[in-house]
Amino acid sequence: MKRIVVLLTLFALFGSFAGLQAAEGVKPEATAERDARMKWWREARFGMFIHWGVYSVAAGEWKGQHVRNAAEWIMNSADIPVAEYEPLAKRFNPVKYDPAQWVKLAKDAGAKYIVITSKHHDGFCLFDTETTKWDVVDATPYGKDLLKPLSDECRRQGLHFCTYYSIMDWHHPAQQHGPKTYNPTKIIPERKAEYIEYMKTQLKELLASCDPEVLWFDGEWPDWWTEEDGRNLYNFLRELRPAIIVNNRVGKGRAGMEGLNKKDREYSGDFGTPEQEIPATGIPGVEWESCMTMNDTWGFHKYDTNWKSSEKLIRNLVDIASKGGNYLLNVGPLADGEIPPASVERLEAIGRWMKINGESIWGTTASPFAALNWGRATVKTSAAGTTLYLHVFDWPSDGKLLVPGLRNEVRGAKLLANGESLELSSDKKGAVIQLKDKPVDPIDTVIVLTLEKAPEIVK
Ligand code: FHN
Repeated sequence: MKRIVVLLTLFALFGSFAGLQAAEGVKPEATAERDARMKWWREARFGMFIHWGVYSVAAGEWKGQHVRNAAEWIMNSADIPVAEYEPLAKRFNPVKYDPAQWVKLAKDAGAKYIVITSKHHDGFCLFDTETTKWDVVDATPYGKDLLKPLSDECRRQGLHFCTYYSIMDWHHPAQQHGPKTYNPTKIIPERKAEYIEYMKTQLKELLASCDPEVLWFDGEWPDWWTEEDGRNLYNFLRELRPAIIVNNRVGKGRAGMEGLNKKDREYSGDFGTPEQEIPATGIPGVEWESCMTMNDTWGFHKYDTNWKSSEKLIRNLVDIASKGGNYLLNVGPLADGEIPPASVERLEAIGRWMKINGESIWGTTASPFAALNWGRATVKTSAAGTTLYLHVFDWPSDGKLLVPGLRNEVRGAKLLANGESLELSSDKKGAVIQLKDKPVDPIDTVIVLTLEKAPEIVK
């Protein structure tokens, strides 16, 4: 009982998971400090994920056979021994790699950050590391670090640069693996400390060379990796770079934070990471980011043409923002550095919508409504007042849009796209907005309501 009282006191004092780690060695972080550290990330709402590596050469095919499952898993899916997998690196030569073009594509789409794989489960490093020859400098004809140019371009164009890093490593000798035993790996117990040092050395190299603002861990599920290991790694990174943000897959929080949403549990990491899903009601009280693919695979897969529509991707972005989360949307470049045209087409479509409606996503917080049958809502509050963004997916056939339960006095109502004022009345069910017969954008037409203060909703 005493431990719970101590924890609740710590939580009350520091109000965050990071604060709860005070007992574990990270200097206490007051809520105001955490708010400052997380500010850019919370306001970003939209990032671009990049899965790229030696697996992009195979592109979902091995010895002429179509290998199903995600392309970056081909070593496991096709049971490829390390010695047979390594020669793929000799064919990894991204001569079309253009960091400036990649960053511009993300920026024009409305993304505020990029998360790129620095090392996926196959252990191949896209950065120059002294720890192994299994990296882009020593093992490929390209022979140059890929991440630093991208981080430099991100900073030049005003995006935040972040890196993904897999704890599970199918190439490192401390992790027993091999055909049919790649996932999950087993650690050789007397070599676990050696592997943790290997990771820490690589993470220090990453911080020194390309200074990622988020460390996006993955591959945390093998049972030899514990929540305590994750907390120690979290503390190690926060000591090295106090402003860094780390996801909950540094430890075992992936199931805890968003699956069980046990806010009283201590999980290392700063945000939850639902994957290929949008939590139905968000994850109240927890920062979270939903990572999703455009088709079905993360790494480039030549056979995967199951592309989601631009409409679906835009509405995912709006749905996630309306639930208080971030959308991390993935692209899987080809081995030569080209981004698939189908991905470019969709990012450009998202960008056209964001160019007009971005303010209804960036810097907003979750909808105050339980549910809206015609769309979603996002909110932006400031000293000047409150702005309620109504995202209308299904345009009302009678031209009357009911905003259920809204009791605030509304100072104004307009279409975000063209500033056209809208008539608004209220009845016992809430506010009713009189709309024209056609939407401005059939995917999502945004209506802006200006309120004196935070929305008052009568359930
Ligand atoms: O196994 C990986 C997978 O390849 C991909 O990187 C995703 C992205 O979040 N994470 C793991 C599966 O959860």
